[in-house]
Amino acid sequence: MSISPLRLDGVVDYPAEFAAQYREKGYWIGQTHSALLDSAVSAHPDRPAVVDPRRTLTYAELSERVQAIAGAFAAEGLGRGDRVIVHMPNTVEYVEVVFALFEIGALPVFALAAHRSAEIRQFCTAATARGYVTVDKFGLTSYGDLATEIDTDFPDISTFVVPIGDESWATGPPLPRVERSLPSDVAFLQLSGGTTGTPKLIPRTHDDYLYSVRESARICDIDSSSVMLAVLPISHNFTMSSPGLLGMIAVGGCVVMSPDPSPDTCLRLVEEHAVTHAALVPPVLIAWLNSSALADRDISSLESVWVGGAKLPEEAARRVAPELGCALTQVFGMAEGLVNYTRIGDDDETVTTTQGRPISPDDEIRVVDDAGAPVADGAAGHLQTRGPYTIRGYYRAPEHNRKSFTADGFYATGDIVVRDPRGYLTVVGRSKDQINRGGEKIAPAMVENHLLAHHEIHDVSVVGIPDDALGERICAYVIRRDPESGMPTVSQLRAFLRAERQVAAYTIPDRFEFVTEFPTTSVGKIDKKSQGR
Ligand code: OOB
Repeated sequence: MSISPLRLDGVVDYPAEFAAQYREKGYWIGQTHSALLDSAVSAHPDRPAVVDPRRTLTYAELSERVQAIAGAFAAEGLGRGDRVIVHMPNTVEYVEVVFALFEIGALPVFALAAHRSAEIRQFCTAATARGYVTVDKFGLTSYGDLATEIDTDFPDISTFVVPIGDESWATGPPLPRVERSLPSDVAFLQLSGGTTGTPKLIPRTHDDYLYSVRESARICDIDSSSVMLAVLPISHNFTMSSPGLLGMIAVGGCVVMSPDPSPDTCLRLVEEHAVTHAALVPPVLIAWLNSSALADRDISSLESVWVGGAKLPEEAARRVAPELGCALTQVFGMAEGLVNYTRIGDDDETVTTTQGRPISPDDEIRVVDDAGAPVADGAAGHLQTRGPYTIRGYYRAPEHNRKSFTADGFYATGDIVVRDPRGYLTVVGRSKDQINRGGEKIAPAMVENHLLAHHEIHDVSVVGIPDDALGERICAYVIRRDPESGMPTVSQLRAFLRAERQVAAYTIPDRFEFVTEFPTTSVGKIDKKSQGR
């Protein structure tokens, strides 16, 4: 029996004429994520697919687990179109769960393991989730308590606490194989880095996402002998798809999950598993370059590192080949779509100083001035883009979409770039109100809202301040309700955010400055630019 396309309120579809064109040109080939895994299973059943410190699964074993877990989800009533928050660290179980959700036609919502109650509750609401999947415990972090909280406060959500390294939680009969999603359906909701007080969710279809995945795999020249170390959070778009976990599955390669990004752990895993590729943010790359572990480890298997998420300083880029003995690919991407890569064979200057060029010949790029008029190549301007794997709108966010998308459907990225005559882009700044803390994106408005909930705070302004190691750090300028009182203190504010507001640690300001007023611009708005210096 065939199924009809999934109708989800609040999704902005690609216009029919564009969709037709993307199919005609062979970009959208009509494949779902489940079909992607199936083809790897048929082609490479006995090759290792995913490895963590506890378990190794071949493609055939992964597929078997996916079916059993899909059965467990279906038995709880989850199915086609249901949104399910996936809140899991880098583990084999993550891959099993995500593909089991694809199998039943449910939509994973990709939370980061670092998120806490505040963020998870927001996603539950924004996505009207029907499920929440997390792990019992990972390292020093216990996740299970949050599941209890969600159970109590969201009666419509079924919660699952996966015991890491133990398969007994889902051992029922496999689900019969029938089609439960179509390639044109929204496959999942990814998180936006965000610029607003509420999170924005990004609906990506199987067709559009897998086009970017296959092309990323081709551009990065990976194959079934490739081994990727997943260093950054696996659910981030970069580790997931550029070319990432999904790119590795597309070619039958292997993903080794790193439990943490420290050079000691990572370089040991590179040696142990003969890792060929790793996706890194600049601060992690720099930590590897500066690590004493480098001298003790044989990392000669490394073919290249993919570096992106934040601007890579040229000095660090130039150290990669001589000090790691591998190639560098710069990756400038965004969960909303567009991904740029430097290419294998590009000259050193291009690889070390630009952030690459788009994946697709049909990625339309506009670089415009403040008034929206195109600027010449070589001049800085706002990057806007439209194409076969860039969304046309955020999920259920019509008002925000009017600001983030032009009338003709280009996404206004909020990045300031320079394009050269060959089409390579260099990121030179940002116009969006967002902090990029070593690749982790923080919406100042979100942090401000949490701090404003403190009864001793009169007003607050959160900005990014330059930092050598991370590119930027978070600084909160705080006006106390009673400036004479000396309250609240910095440690009280940190404790308030962590324990009472329960926000992710990476969003807690690195610095607090107590002031009695904010600098203002000529029109009376807070002058965040002058605060950020
Ligand atoms: C990746 O995705 P997001 O959604 O976390 O963040 C996107 C933003 C971009 O708009 C840009 O502001 C910044 O992150 N960014 C870079 C960059 N890569 C991303 N800024 C300068 N240089 C770079 N190489 O960060 C992402 C998604 C897929 C692949 C790679 C990164």
